[in-house]
Amino acid sequence: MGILNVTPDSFSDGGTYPSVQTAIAAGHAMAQAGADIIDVGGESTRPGATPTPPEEEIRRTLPVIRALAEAGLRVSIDTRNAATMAAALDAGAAIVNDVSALAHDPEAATLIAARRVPVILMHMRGTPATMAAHAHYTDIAAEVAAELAARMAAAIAAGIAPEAICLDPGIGFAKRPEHSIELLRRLPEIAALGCPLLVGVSRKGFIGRISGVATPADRLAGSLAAALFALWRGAAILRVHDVAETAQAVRIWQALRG
Ligand code: HH2
Repeated sequence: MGILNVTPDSFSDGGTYPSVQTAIAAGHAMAQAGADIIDVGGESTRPGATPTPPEEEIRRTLPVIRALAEAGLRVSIDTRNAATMAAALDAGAAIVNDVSALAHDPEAATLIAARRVPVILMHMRGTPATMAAHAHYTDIAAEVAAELAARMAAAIAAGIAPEAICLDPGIGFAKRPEHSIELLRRLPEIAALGCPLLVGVSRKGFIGRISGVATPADRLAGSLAAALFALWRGAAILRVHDVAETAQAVRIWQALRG
């Protein structure tokens, strides 16, 4: 999954695309480089970010989603808002990626059930603005698994098919670096919930903390190491900024694994 943030303020690639055309071109380049899914987002969820209204999110993302979907690419919409989900699905998006695991917007679960599309439920506590204060765990893997199981149950109760659900441990969301590391080690405990796992480690803060590399865009080597570790621990989908480099690393890893 290639990350395409059409935001002014994302932690790594905010403001990268000065126009709709450059964002569309970047989506095509990611697909050519090996991305099976292009994840389009119009709101930064970096720690401390302030919310973006759905109308603005729709304005930023819709032309990009429509163009990529019309060209035959598989697009996911990275949003917490049901209005944005509905507009994106109408424009051709095929997957919903919700960092709040459908907890933010009470309309979201019924919308996804009605549209019968796959959904990614990511673990977080609080909101991007408040999550740092919620990073307290006594047994991170058990607590994240239990909280994701509750979100899964809520989704299924709203009519979403179990086989339409993908789970995500939410690396860096309400997690300190040591939490992210332990959660990646114990990914099989999240996989035991029975859904495919998506993992997003690309350029994240724990890589900067360990490596001492302050600039997110300079964290490619650490991101590749973490991505391959996540695959080894059971990730099915990697959400990444650097698609060509990750695809090459994954191909070699798969060949060696046999
Ligand atoms: N991470 C980010 C955003 N969305 N979605 C899922 N499912 N998993 C993740 O780990 C995840 C996500 C944060 O990264 P990014 O999109 O690069 O930055 P920002 O939120 O600042 O736009």
